Amino acid sequence: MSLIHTDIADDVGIITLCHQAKRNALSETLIKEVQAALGAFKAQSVRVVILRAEPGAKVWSAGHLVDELPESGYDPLGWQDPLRSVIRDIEALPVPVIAMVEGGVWGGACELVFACDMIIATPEATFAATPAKLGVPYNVSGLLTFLTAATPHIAKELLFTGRPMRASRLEILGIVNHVVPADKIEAFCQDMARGIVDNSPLAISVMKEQLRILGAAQPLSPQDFERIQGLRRVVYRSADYREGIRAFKEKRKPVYRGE
Ligand code: YXS
Repeated sequence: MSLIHTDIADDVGIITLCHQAKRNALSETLIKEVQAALGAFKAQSVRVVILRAEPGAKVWSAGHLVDELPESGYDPLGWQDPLRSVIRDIEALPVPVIAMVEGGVWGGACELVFACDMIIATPEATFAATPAKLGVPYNVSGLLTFLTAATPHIAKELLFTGRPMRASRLEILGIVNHVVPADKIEAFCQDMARGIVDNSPLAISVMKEQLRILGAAQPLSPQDFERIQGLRRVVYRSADYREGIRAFKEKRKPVYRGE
């Protein structure tokens, strides 16, 4: 059974996450289906992609499937991690991806939405970045996604508190493009997509890639990179990291000791 639904209409590709049983958790299986859909859309020269959950979803996505996070000792968000891979695919796709958000967005799904080119959300949508709640040392390119979408203060509030932030606040902060009532959001996104479809796909694809390169242009010396990797290794080899994952699986509040 597929965990997503796809559709193409008038040069617009639509991917609907429909694994509500696991709250659209970003499992390797679900992510590979999304990646296959993106590849098919590219092959069929769609001009815009809309990434959404089912109408009325209470949870857009619960984030990384915790069961697929390593228990300890390994980087939970290394280059090969499916979430990292699909975010690179979205950033590299030569057409705009619109995130149409209803419901709660959790953990790495926040980054997935922020990596999209535009975000349209309902007033009820919320965004909760949870690495600190689980003891996960988010990775460098992932943190850059947050820093590209938000100011450092807002990125830190999201990441350090792990508390849900409402779409209306993110709209004021310029992170969410538009907040639109649930009964109007589908038509709104389709209208925005049509506005893009009518423009030059070549100009748009080249501007999207230029903006990606410019946004990622961060001076980072090899020494700084190695220091970052060493710092992250301390975290994902810590007792706190093991405790975060174990507490989630045991459905209890974690007790962190800073070691
Ligand atoms: O018990 P069953 O088998 O029915 O499964 C339950 C949940 O265990 C499962 N589920 C998940 N399984 C693995 N990974 C997840 N992230 C995940 N989220 C949910 O889905 C079934 C229904 O969940 P339930 O009963 O809790 O649904 P609910 O409607 O009462 O609550 C919905 C949520 C989203 C508020 C709740 O499921 C929740 O708090 N989920 C975890 C959200 C979260 O902390 N995500 C971060 C994952 S780690 C990640 O994304 C990055 C590594 S990081 O942390 O660094 O950002």
